[in-house]
Amino acid sequence: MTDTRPDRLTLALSKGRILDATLPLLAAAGITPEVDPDSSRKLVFETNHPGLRLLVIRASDVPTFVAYGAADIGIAGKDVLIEHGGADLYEPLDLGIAKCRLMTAGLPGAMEAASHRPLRVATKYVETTRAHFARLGRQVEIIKLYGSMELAPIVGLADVIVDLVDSGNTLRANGLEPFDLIEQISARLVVNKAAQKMKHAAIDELIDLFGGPAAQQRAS
Ligand code: PRT
Ligand code: MG
Repeated sequence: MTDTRPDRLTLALSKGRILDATLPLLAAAGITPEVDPDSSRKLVFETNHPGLRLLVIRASDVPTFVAYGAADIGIAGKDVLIEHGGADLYEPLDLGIAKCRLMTAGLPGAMEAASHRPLRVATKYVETTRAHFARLGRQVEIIKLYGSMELAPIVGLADVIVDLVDSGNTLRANGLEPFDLIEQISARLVVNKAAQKMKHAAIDELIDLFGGPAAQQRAS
């Protein structure tokens, strides 16, 4: 379903935080979806810009859609991109939105309590977590979860979690504390490598729309 016309772009967004933060950027660039993606069940949205349509998909699926060319460009969190690997995508722009930190966290003293055995880590970021602890030379047993990571230390499923932290309120509300920073996270624009060659004029125009001084300000 790839649209090979050089002036037609498909942009993949994820429902939730990234969509909420992206719609104002599109609006500021004069681009509005035909219907409100927040309240619609549609998955494909035409916009008032005849050259641009939007896909609204799951956050962790954005790199896949873009890597295979089902979308020419996408907006995804750096957390999702690191976990995906990202070598098959261009990442030309830090949008400076949906900022947070990827961290280890747990009950106070959890790291010390597990210092003589492999650390049990619950996370949805399995590859990122493996790489992080390999760099530290720390043996880990990784438990893959799909959500509510904060619960794992409380019920003894894991010693620590690797998860996103913004205000820290979710950790605090569950009696957990942040330990180590793994990565600063923000949403990035990613581009399919073939599309960058075949549709470069339209893509560069969109990068310019998103990447003005306001984006540099947000990203700094
Ligand atoms: O639905 P699916 O499981 O695919 O994805 P999702 O529900 O994680 O998507 P969504 O809409 O939450 O958006 C995820 C993207 O937003 C992430 O990939 C990040 O790039 C970005 N982002 C930015 C965040 C946060 N900030 C964030 N704080 N994603 C999640 N959180 C969660 C965090 O996991 C924790 O549960 O918010 C909680 C912590 O917030 P504080 O403020 O209490 O610290
Ligand atoms: Mg969700």
